[in-house]
Amino acid sequence: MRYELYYWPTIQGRGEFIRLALEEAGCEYEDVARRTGRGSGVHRLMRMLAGRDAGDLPFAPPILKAGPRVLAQTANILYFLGTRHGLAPRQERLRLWTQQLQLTIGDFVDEVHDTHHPIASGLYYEEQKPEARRRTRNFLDDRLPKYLDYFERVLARNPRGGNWLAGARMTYADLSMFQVLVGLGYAFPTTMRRAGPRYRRLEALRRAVEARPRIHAYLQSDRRLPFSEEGIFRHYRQLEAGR
Ligand SMILES: N[C@@H](CCC(=O)N[C@@H](CS)C(=O)NCC(=O)O)C(=O)O
Repeated sequence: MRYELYYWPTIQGRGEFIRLALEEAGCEYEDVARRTGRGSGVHRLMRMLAGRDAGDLPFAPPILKAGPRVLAQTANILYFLGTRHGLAPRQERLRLWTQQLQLTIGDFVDEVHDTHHPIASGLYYEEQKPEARRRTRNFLDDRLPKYLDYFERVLARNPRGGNWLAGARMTYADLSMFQVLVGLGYAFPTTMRRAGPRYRRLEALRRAVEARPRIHAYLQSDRRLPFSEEGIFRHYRQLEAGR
């Protein structure tokens, strides 16, 4: 099956969680908006879906088209791909646990997004700078360590050991955790450098994912977009200033 991914063409954003899974699984896929130009692929799909009667109308990208099927919500798409392509445990209990972790990663990502957009996604960062500073301070002092401590503990408690969050093999949640760690290193370099020694297991996960041959090749390729101040993980010096 040749998948179609519909996501904004110039940013990693939430689409990157899907790209990483497609790449690791060695799937054939087309990153439609990147081929067709600025966002037009996404708009075209949304228009097409809005005009038909099927009950699968998505609210927002990333959107995955798998034959006649149209899926949205990052965690949902990953569950689908993971189950189909060996990136999710076979045992139901572990599969649900993996999805629970993915949903928590999604909450974490939302909070990262809100550091630069605390008031409204529809406003520019420049229109909410004082609130962004306040929000970021709270995020870095309180929420970031709470999430990282949690995932470090999950790794320590995985009875199957190794570098992975759930079970004995790598899952899509590990790929997403990798993306979050790399993104945080870009957005908040000082904080993450200082926090490093406290999160040895997370660092081992990051390295283990990075070393996967397909992920390694993807990261070197021009399919991997750079981080920027348009995506979820943004580096604004003023937000980390004074730390
Ligand atoms: N919970 C959804 C969030 C989707 C989302 O916020 N998509 C963004 C791009 S990353 C978007 O384009 N949103 C448009 C909107 O919310 O109006 C997911 O994880 O997929």
